[in-house]
Amino acid sequence: MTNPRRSRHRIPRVSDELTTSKRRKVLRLAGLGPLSGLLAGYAALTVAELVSAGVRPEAGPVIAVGGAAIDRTPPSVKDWAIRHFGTDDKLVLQLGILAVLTLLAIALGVVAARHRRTGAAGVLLFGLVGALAATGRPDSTSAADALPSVAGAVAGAALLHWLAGHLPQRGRPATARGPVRERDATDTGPAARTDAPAARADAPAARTDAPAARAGEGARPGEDGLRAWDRRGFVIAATAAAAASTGAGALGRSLNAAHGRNAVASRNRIVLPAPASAAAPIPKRAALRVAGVSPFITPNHDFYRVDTALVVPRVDATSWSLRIHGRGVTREMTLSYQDLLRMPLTERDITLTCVSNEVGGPYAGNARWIGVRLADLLTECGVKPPSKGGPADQLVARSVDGMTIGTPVDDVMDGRDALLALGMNGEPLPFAHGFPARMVVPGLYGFVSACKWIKELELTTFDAYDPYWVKRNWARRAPVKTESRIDTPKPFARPEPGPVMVAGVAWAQHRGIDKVEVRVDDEPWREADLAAEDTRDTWRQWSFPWQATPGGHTLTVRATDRTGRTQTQKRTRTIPDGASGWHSVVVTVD
Ligand SMILES: Nc1nc2c(c(=O)[nH]1)N[C@H]1C(S)=C(S)[C@@H](COP(=O)(O)O)O[C@H]1N2
Ligand SMILES: [Mo]
Repeated sequence: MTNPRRSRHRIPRVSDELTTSKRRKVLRLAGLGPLSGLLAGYAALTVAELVSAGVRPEAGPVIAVGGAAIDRTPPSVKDWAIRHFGTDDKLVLQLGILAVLTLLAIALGVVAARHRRTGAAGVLLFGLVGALAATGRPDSTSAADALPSVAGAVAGAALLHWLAGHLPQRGRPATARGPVRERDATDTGPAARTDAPAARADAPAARTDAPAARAGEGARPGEDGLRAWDRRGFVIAATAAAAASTGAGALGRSLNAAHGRNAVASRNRIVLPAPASAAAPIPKRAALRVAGVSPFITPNHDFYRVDTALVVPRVDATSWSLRIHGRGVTREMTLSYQDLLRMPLTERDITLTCVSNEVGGPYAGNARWIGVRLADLLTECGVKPPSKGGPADQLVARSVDGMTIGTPVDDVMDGRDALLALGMNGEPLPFAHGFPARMVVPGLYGFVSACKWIKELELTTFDAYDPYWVKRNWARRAPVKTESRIDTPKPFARPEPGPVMVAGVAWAQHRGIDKVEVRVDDEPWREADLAAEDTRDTWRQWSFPWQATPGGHTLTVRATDRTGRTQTQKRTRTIPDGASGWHSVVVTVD
């Protein structure tokens, strides 16, 4: 049997034995380029993980690139992601990054099968991207943050270069060209290209069939004079590379976990002292006995979480400190966790809400916080609020993960219970909620008040500095809007006709809720029963007994705060200073 393509390209070693079974082998070999790419990518990520354990876990390329992506995400996309994935948005982002990396690795593997230097250079290029992302993070303090990406890329590039140099199908037949040097730059003519598949086609066939091919004995030189492996050789090399990568990754993960364990241990050792100023007991009638309504106190594990951190910072309280400085600070302070524990602690119930919460959304929670009153701390530092002639009107909190959050100094010092919180619902702050210390300011959305993992407080002005969210077009000042939510029945529920309890929560932190009204379809508004108020800084449960009649109904709720203002019907988006509008639920009674 003759192959016309062969003769056309005058390949000397015309394969007259290219049978169907050999063609199948050729097909099987075609996957080796992409596989090499995947192995190189895997090696790069696992080596990066290992090296990040010696630097800091956040310096790893996926976390660094993911963090950079979050910071550059337009608010509309961020809102969309929060709406669709909720707190899983970060998982989705990381999976997205891994998917893109997988495709890139495959592509680089395909390239490397032809031009191994180009493929390897591609891996290095992506390492550079990771290194730039890592050193460009706001929490990056040293150029060492580039190391995980650089080391990973070098390992990945080397592996790809090595594997590609031994790919069984790429060695031109030794008899045709002999051992040749790398031809990345020159071997690109159309003729060279078109003859390649044919040349390749016979090569593996010859090799895998030859008894001598076993144990490397008969492998023929590939490009660079490298000995090309047979399939088995490749499988062995690939398995070894994958195993080594897995080992590096596992070691890296366990070392990173060990770092975290110090933080966990430091948290476990903490015993929060009794507060000097305890919260008043929660009135019994603050919590309604209605199934489906949000519990008055949100358990920590159910408390919403909104932040930009891809890895929850695990701060070791024993080495942590908080620095207070800036305009109008006459006594700068650097406080350790122990220093804070020795101060008089204040315990308060405060409802926290996120500006990204849609009308009816889940990003609100109520907890019992314990901590140091911020006003006391600032006063000790010599700070005066602007209303008393102080030069700083903005308090900028900085976190260990580089977040910046700006709060009006007047709000913090106007007598409200603005806390530097250390504890939440009877335990030290959970890591996800800001251990060792965070701010909580009644009446302000979290993005302008509730910095977690705080490490620095700087007094400055709104004119002089725009914190993180303000740079992204969110408002400078954002008091919480009066809102109410129907928790039960759920949207599209199908209750039976007769008595149905409609219930939910309403909040207007630091003003207090005075009235909640419910409207069924277009009927007049009717007052709901309000549960007892804990404090004006907490949300308030409400309920409304409804005689449900068959058919479809729309239930709508609105609240009135203690300033006498009724929640506006006007729907606004969350950006720049919080969503407004009435929450409605559609149900079908049958
Ligand atoms: N370090 C840091 N603190 C942060 C944020 C953040 O992204 N990073 N997000 C803020 C926002 S937008 C809100 S609503 C609250 C949420 O606090 P939680 O996650 O404990 O509910 O934290 C605030 N503090
Ligand atoms: Mo938020």
